[in-house]
Amino acid sequence: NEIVIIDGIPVEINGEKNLLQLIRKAGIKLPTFCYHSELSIYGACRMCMVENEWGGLDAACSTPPKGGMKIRTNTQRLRKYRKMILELLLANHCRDCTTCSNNGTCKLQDLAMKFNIEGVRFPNTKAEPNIDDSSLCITRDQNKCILCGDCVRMCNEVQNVGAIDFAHRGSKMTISTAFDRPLSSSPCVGCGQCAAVCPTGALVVKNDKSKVWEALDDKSAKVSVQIAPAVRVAIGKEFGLTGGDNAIGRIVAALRRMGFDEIYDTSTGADLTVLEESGEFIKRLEAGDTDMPLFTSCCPAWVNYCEKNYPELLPNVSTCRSPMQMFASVIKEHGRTSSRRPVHVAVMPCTAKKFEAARDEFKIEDIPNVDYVITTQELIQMIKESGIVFTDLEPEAVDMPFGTMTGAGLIFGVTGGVTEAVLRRLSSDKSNTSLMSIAYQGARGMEGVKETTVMYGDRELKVAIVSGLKNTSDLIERIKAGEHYDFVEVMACPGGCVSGAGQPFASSEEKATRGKGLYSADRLTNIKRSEENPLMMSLYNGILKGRVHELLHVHYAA
Ligand code: HC1
Ligand code: SF4
Repeated sequence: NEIVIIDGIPVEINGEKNLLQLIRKAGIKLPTFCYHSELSIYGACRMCMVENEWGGLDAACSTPPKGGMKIRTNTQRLRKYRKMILELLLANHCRDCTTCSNNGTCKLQDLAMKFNIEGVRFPNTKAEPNIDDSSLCITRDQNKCILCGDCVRMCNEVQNVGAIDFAHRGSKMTISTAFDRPLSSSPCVGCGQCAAVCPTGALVVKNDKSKVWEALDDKSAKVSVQIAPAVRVAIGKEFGLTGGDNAIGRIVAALRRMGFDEIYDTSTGADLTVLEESGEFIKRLEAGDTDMPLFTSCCPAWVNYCEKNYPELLPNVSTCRSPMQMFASVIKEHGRTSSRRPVHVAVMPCTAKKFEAARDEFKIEDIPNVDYVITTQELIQMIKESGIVFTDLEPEAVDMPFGTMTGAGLIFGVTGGVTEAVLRRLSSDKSNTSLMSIAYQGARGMEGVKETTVMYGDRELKVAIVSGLKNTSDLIERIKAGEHYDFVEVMACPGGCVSGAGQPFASSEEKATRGKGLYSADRLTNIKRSEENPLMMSLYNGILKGRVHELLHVHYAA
């Protein structure tokens, strides 16, 4: 293979698309703001400049490696250049680091520290915050934006939403919604993926922790909580545990110490969804319903995207509430028997769940079934705030009476999981061999588009599984052009909930590891089919009796 000499050391080219990948392979962490392996190359921040053998400067992210190249990554000139870029960025930046919600995770802060920036020689043009907190999901501070464009490319290329873009030119350049409207009046669907790639505090997840602390301190409130599948495989790494390992036991122990009265697992709600959704699917299929394919409805950013872009497809979206909302209906009903005011909190990997929880469809007498949604990131902060040493906790179990769940519910947190859970339910062969072969039917894997065919009786059903909204809209266009599908699973975040924007920052490999973590958690459960969850029977004969439609379903109207 061809070789590039990097800082005097030969490095073999092995399919790397740009010098930056090669340099990183050589173990050198070249700084970047605008390079993101999942997005297109923008080449604007200039932090990754390297010096070629003729003394010229090249941006490593946009230079393809060629055999015989000799480059240096760390010369006096490059160090000066990078410091200058950092100073210019800092001069254009609201620098309230100690009170910024990205304090400790900000790339600008990190690089300013690494490059030992001790002062900025230029006047600060954006010293004050400039906040748009109109969205229920994310908060924007224009004065913390460094114009790397990661959010724009995410929102446009990966999500096909186009809520934000570059506006104006030169020193007046900003990233803005159309006509600078608040984010809440833009096409934004709240997926939060822009915040997930933002290197600074310009786009951050909305913070609802203080409301939860307040409820926990309120003696008249009985506070219950549910934990989504994907949270357990993303939290541990923040506390030095292995990424992808199932930390549900420690999460439960931490929540109990914080004062939550009842702790449940959203996977139980997912079992309800499996039963309702497979029932609805078969009913529509057998009735020859024209509103087919059936689209899943558990992802609130997808529902929002459908409402804003394809309202004509709303009849195809399952009437099933998401697992979070189904479970919240049950938990709130149960809570009404208490003498204390029931308050329900959901810990989610997702920013759009904050929006879902606030929808009028899920309120009773103006009180939401889920009072507050906090993300994995917020839970991590709460654990740190309360001084709990996460790694010292002994794992504990969730509470009864709603404490039984199945592997089918657990795998909802990764793309393809909902489909696999539904297939487990629909399969007439309940043997272990059948269960294992369903795993090989094409629903697993982090690819953004997967297709499979499955037999139901003597019918061959066509199933599509998409994650990422660009993939979703491409599939919808194909369906509109006449391609036939019976069932479509949609998750707005690429890879499903494990990649939710409420999770700590992760590379694609780490997201895949989280997905694998959910499959191994599934392997460890002794009940793997939702219909075998013993709790289901008692719910249908109890709280849900005569109220299935009222408590578990919803009609999203155009
Ligand atoms: Fe998800 Fe779901 S899987 S949507 O990704 O259907 O957020 O984890 O809780 O509701 O169960 C999210 C995850 C989550 C719901 C379930
Ligand atoms: Fe675009 Fe999603 Fe960010 Fe909204 S939350 S601006 S849809 S990337």
